[in-house]
Amino acid sequence: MKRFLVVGAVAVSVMSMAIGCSKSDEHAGHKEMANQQAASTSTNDVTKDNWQVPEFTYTDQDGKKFGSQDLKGKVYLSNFIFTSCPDVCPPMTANMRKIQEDLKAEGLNVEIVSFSVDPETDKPATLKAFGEKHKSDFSNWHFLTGYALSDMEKLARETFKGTVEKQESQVQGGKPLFQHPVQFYLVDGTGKVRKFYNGMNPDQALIKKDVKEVLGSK
Ligand SMILES: [Cu+2]
Repeated sequence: MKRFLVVGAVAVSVMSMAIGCSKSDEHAGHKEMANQQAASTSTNDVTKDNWQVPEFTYTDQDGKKFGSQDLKGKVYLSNFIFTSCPDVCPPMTANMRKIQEDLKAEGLNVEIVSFSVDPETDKPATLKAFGEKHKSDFSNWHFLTGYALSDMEKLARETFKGTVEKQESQVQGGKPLFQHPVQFYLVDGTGKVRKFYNGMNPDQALIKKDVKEVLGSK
């Protein structure tokens, strides 16, 4: 269930390999993924490429409305998850949790936004339980649902140049599997994506450095 997606961005050619959360092959665990590879510069900086997060209003893990208005002027890290993901999302969420702790310890004011790619299964209570399991601090971490799958497909494709897609196979218990990006995206106060990182193996020091830079420049 591995797929390669080659995207030509304006300035750089970013090859991003999104993977499906799937246990179906010979390897039971999550699969290694190459996060990104810029053709000439090997940078994860997409500041010049205008990856703009559109205006949105969705629903958070408490069933409250949450959207781009709440993020105006704020720097945030974003990713895609689904709670029945058998392999990638649990470790990726644990990594995000470590980053949340680290940034908090440094007094850096950063929000975290996790978009569910399975809005049908992931109701607010489901997301809340998932966050609790991973010891997410909900004071600045927002797990979102309350939209159609097609909205996430579009958001992934148009803003983050990645793929969200329902797979043919299912996880145990009959829930659907989804392919989704495994990056952490750093978004600035204007809703523009500045950098991205491999969510399975994020460079915490680099993220901290970049966050300070983006917070400083707004
Ligand atoms: Cu996943």
